[in-house]
Amino acid sequence: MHNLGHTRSDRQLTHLLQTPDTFVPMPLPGFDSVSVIVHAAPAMGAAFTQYTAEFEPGGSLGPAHGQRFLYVLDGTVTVALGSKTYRLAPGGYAHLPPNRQHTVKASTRSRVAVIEKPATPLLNVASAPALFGKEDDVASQPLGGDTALQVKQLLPSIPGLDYAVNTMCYEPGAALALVEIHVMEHGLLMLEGGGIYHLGNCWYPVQTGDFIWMAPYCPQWFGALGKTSAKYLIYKDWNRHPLAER
Ligand code: UGY
Ligand code: MN
Repeated sequence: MHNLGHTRSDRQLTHLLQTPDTFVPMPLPGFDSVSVIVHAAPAMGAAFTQYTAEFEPGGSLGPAHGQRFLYVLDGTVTVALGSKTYRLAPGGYAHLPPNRQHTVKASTRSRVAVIEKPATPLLNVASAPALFGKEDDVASQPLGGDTALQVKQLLPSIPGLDYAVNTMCYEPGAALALVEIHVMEHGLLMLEGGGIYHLGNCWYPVQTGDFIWMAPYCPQWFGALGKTSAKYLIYKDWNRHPLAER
């Protein structure tokens, strides 16, 4: 069924809303039995890349460009790193440092959110080691004291890491307390529910499966609508001086 040329997707200078009806998968060199939907990339102004990797059973990722973050959406993947193998089920995640050889392989049909970013190292600060976790094991914090809006910080805020990935869970009717405008950029994947996203001068209905890129300084606000919670996975560059060389 086509929609007579209609889509909720929209691309502006300061943001992108990419809805699943506009996703076009592509192969990447070195990736085996995995198709990739690229969401954010330098080609549209982002300083990072975010894609959804759709694995056939037995499929594996190719090499990363820079450090790599994985968050399992569906299925199961194993990450082999040195002599160890880690199994990641839905909600499982990993940070893999730059130039750290690894393999990521799916045992079943799986979907994984992948973020890759060239690292901005700090002089005399060791870069973070590989990190593995499960979202369920992370304690949530109310944002600005609002218990209806819970944030889970998946990665530690340490000098050796130059990015953050969080989940944010809004009870129905919960909303950001302010229109944020900040230097950090965002990659956002809607994991559950939906609501209204205010980006720049535009207002968008958004729902599970949508991707949003927000450029630095893009005005942003979200309010959750519906009878179930809304939840998203959100990336931002983090903990680096704005004049730090990338
Ligand atoms: O971390 C953030 O900047 C987050 N509060 N932004 C957002 O949800 N759009
Ligand atoms: Mn923000």
